[in-house]
Amino acid sequence: MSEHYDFLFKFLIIGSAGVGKSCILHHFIENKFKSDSSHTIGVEFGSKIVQVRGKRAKLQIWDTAGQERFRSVTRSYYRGAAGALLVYDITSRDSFNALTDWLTDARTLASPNIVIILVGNKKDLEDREVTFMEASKFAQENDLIFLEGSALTGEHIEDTFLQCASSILSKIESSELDPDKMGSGIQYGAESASSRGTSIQRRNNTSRSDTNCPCS
Ligand SMILES: Nc1nc2c(ncn2[C@@H]2O[C@H](COP(=O)(O)OP(=O)(O)OP(=O)(O)O)[C@@H](O)[C@H]2O)c(=O)[nH]1
Ligand SMILES: [Mg+2]
Repeated sequence: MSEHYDFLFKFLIIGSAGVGKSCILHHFIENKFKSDSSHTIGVEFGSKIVQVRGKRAKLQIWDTAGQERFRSVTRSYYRGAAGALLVYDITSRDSFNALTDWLTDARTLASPNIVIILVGNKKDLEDREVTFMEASKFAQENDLIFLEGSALTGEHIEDTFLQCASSILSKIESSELDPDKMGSGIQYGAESASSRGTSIQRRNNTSRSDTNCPCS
């Protein structure tokens, strides 16, 4: 697949420790289950180009540690995120109860227009503690897209990223989101930028470090 893309979106994966964030990222990138996953130290990073709504979007994904002791480090990565996967484990009531805190952090520290998708992971397991209905209600009340899936079987893993990217793109198309705005978490790809003239070029020159820096 060529490296050309129309847009670059900064994504976060957040949620309590052990809910399966790293396994979700791994399945999305490698298309297989990460059988030896251990707690993330700080943050991990992955990227992938996807095709959505006729455009190529490069997703630059920051997988954050859920453990409390890394909270101050991970929070510094929130700024300027365009999208987030907010993950809980359907077999852990505690991980569901913690969602409100994660959501507050995301809305406060990332872009105010961040598109958040709620992911109930480990759908393959039988010992469920959180019903689909209650999570669905929580999602509705908090204006979130909602999916249940499994990083083990791969069910709905790609869909979560695609739905989030698609929602961001539709907001760009309807002018609800402005990629030129600082901190939007969105950049144009090189070809899109050159075809849009000098204003985009200028923005790219001033925000080159966005690609690697948590301070974007
Ligand atoms: N059955 C099942 N187990 C899963 C699934 N996803 C992850 N796991 C297991 O859950 C455990 C934690 O997964 P991780 O991806 O490391 O969790 P995390 O959210 O990244 O945890 P932190 O990095 O500490 O925040 C591992 O033992 C995984 O094998 C899933 O969909 N189904
Ligand atoms: Mg992890």
